[in-house]
Amino acid sequence: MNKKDRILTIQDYSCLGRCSLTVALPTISALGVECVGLPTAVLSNHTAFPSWTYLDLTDEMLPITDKWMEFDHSYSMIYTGYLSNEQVPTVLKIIEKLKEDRTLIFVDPAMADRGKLYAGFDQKHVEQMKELIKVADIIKPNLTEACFLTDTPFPGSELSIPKEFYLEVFEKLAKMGPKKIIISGQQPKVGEVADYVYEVGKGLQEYVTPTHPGLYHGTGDLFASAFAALLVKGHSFFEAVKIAHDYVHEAIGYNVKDQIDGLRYGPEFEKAIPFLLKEAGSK
Ligand code: PXL
Repeated sequence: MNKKDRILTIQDYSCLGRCSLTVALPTISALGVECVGLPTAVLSNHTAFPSWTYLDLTDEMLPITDKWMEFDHSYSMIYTGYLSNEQVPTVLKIIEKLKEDRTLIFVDPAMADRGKLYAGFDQKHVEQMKELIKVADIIKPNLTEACFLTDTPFPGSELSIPKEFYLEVFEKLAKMGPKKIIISGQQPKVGEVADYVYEVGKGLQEYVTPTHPGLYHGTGDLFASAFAALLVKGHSFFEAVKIAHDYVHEAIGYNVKDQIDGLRYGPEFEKAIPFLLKEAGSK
C-alpha cells in the first residue's frame, strides 16, 4: 500500500448510536488506511433516537482545512457523509481547496430513508446535495435518496423493485456527474439483501445475499466506510462493494445473536472487524 493513502471523511460525530464518524474512523483505520475525520457537528446521539443535543461546527470547518494548507494535506479520497442543512456550500469549498488529481470524491448523501427525509432536512438540502454529487466520482445513495436526487417518485416500498427502475435512476444520476454509483441494502425479496452497482460503460451489476431480520441504523455508514478504504487499498470497485456488504452482514449477525437494538445502537461492527480483515486479505 502506498504510504500516503489517506482518507478525509467529513460527517458528524454522534456520540451514542454507531453511525458517521464513530463507525468511519475505526473501520477505515482497521483496514490500515489513515483516516482524518472532519466533524461537521457533535450530537449526543443520532436522530433516530426520540431526541438529541446538537452542536453545529460549520464555522470551524473552513478554518480547520485552512490550517492544513500549511502542512501535508494530500488525500487519496474525500468521503462525505451526513451533512447538516446549509453545510454543502462549505464542503464544496473544502473539496476545491484539497482535491488533487489523485483525490477521489465519494459522496454518501445520507439524508433520507424509507421514502422520507431524516429529521431536520428539507427540500433545500436536497437541492444542495444535487450540487455536491455533480463533483463526485462515486456516490452511494439508498433508494430513497436516489429518488430525491433525481426527482423520481419513491416507489412506495423497497421490495421487489424491477431492475429497469434501478437502471432508469442510475442513468439519471450518472448524467448529473458521478460515473460510479452504488444503491446498497435493497430487498429484492423477503430474506434477501442486494447491492445494485452501476458503472458508466459497464452498466448494472448486482450482489445478492440472504439477510438478517430487523431494522438497523448506521449500516449505510458502515458499508460506505469499508468500501472507501477497500477501494483506496486497491480492491476493484465491485470487489470493494462485495466485501463491504459481507462486513455489514457479519456485524448485524452479532446484533441478532446478542439481541442488541440495531435501530438505536447500530451494527455491532467491532466484533466483525477480524472478518473484514480476513476478507480484505493482504492488499
Ligand atoms: O447514519 C446516518 C446518520 C448520521 N448522522 C446522524 C443521523 C443519521 C441518520 O439518521 O441522524 C446524526
